[in-house]
Amino acid sequence: MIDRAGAKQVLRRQRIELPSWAFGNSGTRFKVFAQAGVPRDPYEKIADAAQVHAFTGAAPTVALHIPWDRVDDYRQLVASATELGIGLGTINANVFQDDDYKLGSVTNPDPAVRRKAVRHLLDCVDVMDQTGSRDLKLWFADGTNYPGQDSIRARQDRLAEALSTVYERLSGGQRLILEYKLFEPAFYTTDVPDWGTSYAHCLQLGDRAKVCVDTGHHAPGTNIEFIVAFLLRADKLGAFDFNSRFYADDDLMVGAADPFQLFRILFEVVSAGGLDAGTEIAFMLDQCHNIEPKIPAQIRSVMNVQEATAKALLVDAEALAAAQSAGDVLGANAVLMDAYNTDVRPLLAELRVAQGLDPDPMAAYARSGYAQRIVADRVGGTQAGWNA
Ligand code: LRH
Ligand code: MN
Repeated sequence: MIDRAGAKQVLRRQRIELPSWAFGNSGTRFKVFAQAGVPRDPYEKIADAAQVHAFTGAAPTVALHIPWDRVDDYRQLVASATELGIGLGTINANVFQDDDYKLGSVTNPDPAVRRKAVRHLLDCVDVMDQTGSRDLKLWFADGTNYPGQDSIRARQDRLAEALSTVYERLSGGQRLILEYKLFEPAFYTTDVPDWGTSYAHCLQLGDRAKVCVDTGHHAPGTNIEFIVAFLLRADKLGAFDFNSRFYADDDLMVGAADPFQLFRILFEVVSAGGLDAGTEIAFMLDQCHNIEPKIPAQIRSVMNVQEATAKALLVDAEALAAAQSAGDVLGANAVLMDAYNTDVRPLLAELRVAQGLDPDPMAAYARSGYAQRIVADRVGGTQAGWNA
C-alpha cells in the first residue's frame, strides 16, 4: 500500500547538510572559474547556505572545512548562523594542501609530519567543541604514485595509530566519519581507497566511528547501493557526500548524472529505516559548481535528493515483498520501476506549500533578487576558494 501522507511526513523531516566550500570558487586542476558575488569569508558562505534552507526548508545545517572556514571566534559564527535560521554541522579536516603532506599526512614516513597532521585533526575536534558539531569527517588524500614508493602495510599501521589518537579525543556524542576514495590525488595506492578499508578501520576504532560514502569515489560500475545496504545492516553508515559523476570524482550536482542510481541508493536507505526519526545518518552534499551559479545549484541539488527520496518512499513495500518471495523477478522489478517512474514533483510542491514555502524554490530564489544583491554588495576583498 503506497502511503503518500506517510511519505510527506518523512520528507518534512528530511535534512540535507550543505558544504560551505560549494559556495566558494571551486573547479578542476585546469581551471577554477571565479564568479561575481562569491563569498569572501565563512560568514558570507553561511548567509548563502541560509538562502538554500529558506527556499527548500530541508537544509538547516552547513558543513565547515578547516582551515578554509577558520575564524577567530567560532561561537560568533554559531550566533551568526543561528540568526540566519541555520546551524553549523560536520567539521571537515584538511590535511591535503600543506607542502609537508607531499608523501602523506598521517601515513607519512616522517613521524614529525604525522604529528603535525594529527595535531590538525585534534584542533578540528577543538573546533567541534566550540561549534557543537557532532561529526568530524576525515578524508585523506594520502597514497602513493609508484610501486615501491612506500610500504602499503606500514602506512596502514600509521593510519590506524592516528585514527585511534583522534578517536580517544572525542567526547559526548561526537563521532569520527572516515571517508574513502578510490584514487586522486594519488594514482597508485590510496590509503583509504574503498568502503572495506574504511569499514575495517571503523570496526577497530569503535561505535563512534562510521563510514562516509561519497557517491563520486568509486570505480565506474560500482554498485553503490550494495555498499549502502551492507553498511546499514552493520550499523556503520555514518554519512553520505552526495554528488554525481559521469567519469571520476566529477563533483557534479547530485542526481544530475544518474538519478536512477540516487533513487536506488535512497531506496536502500528507506528500506533499512535510515530515514526513521532518530537515525543518525548525515546526508550531505559535496559538490563544486565551477560553471553554474552556486546557490541555485545547491537548491536544485536539495530538490534532486527530495525527489529521489519521495520516489523511494512511494515503493509499494508489500507488493515488492510479495513478488520477491514469489520469485517474480519482473514483478518485483516493476514495483520498483513504478515508484521510480512516478512524478513526485506535485507531491513535493504540495508539501512546500503546507510548510509555507513557495512550491517552486528555484523560481522563488530567482525572484528574490538575492543573486543581484550579493554581486552588488560583495565588491573587493578576496573571494573564497579551494586555494588549491
Ligand atoms: C575529497 C572530498 C572530501 C572533501 C573534499 C572537498 O574528494 O570529497 O570530502 O574534503 O572533497
Ligand atoms: Mn567528499
